[in-house]
Amino acid sequence: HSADAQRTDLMTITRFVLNEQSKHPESRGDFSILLSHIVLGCKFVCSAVNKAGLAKLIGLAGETNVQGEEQKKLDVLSNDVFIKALISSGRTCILVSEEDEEATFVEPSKRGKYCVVFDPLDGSSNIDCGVSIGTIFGIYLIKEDHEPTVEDVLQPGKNMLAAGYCMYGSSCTLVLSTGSGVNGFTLDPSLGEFILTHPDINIPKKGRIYSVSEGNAKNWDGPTTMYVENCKYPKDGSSPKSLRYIGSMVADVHRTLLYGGIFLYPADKKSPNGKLRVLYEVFPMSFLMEQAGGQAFTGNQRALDLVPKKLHERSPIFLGSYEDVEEIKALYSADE
Ligand code: AHM
Ligand code: MG
Repeated sequence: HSADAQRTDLMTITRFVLNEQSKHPESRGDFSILLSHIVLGCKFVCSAVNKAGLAKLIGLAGETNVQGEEQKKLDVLSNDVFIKALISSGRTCILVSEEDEEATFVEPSKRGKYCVVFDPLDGSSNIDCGVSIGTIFGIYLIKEDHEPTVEDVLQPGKNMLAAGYCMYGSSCTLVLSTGSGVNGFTLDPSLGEFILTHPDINIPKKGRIYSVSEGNAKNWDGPTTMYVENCKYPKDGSSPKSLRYIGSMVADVHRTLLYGGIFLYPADKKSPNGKLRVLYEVFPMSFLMEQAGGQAFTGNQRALDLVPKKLHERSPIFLGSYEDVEEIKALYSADE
């Protein structure tokens, strides 16, 4: 019955996005084309990550293979694949990657109206031990009345048109929001297609997990210290939260979206702006959290309101279940 229907009526990510687009009669399919190139990049990285141990792709930057060609590290290789796929889509004008100091401006003959900010392989320090890693991306739309400049991407996250991530774990899962909810798709390796497996993801209002690199605790500020203390020794008599920290943002955020709770990468004395990058880590994840009914806060404002001044700017971030983020907001405003 309904299980049969699911098996024979496959909602691929392409079909899903085309369906969404048909609600906008003015749409010319550009977004679906852009997305299909992002999906191609994700499939490539997924296959490379799965073969990494075998193919000795890992940790060999600078070494040469039998053909005498230089082997690239997985994060460099992933970046090259994404940059080329995005340019060849013909739908992009500016690309900002964690791997590249400068933004890439697409030549006029291949230009389109989208700007893509991305981290092609986040958490790459986890590759060598087989822990989940991921790709994170955000998409802005540029006004077509001027030459593209960096200002077009130095926009608050709330101006993003879409955001998502792909997690390379025990399965390959792509989570996407185009501004009307959040949906998750899992790669069926035998079909080579992402199939809708997690429709309309809503984060629980409150969770039982906190996720933070607690080894930095001695350098935290007052509100973060108090918040984490309260996770472990709740003052209201409720049970303590569990700690889960993978150290791979995509995996930590994915768990937070599905199970609820809070993920934090706060400021500390050594890194006054935290670690995570605004454009391609903080914004896309904050966008997804809000779209799933959660919140994202920087320690002094809604994360998506932040206006970045530099491409690789960092910001502290607290994101997750609505009520859990409310608590940390209250601690920071009491501290002002
Ligand atoms: P990267 O972009 O160099 O891979 O670093 C980003 C990663 C995130 O995936 C993760 O949330 C964070 O760094 C973990 O940092 P730490 O090792 O300080 O806990
Ligand atoms: Mg990163």
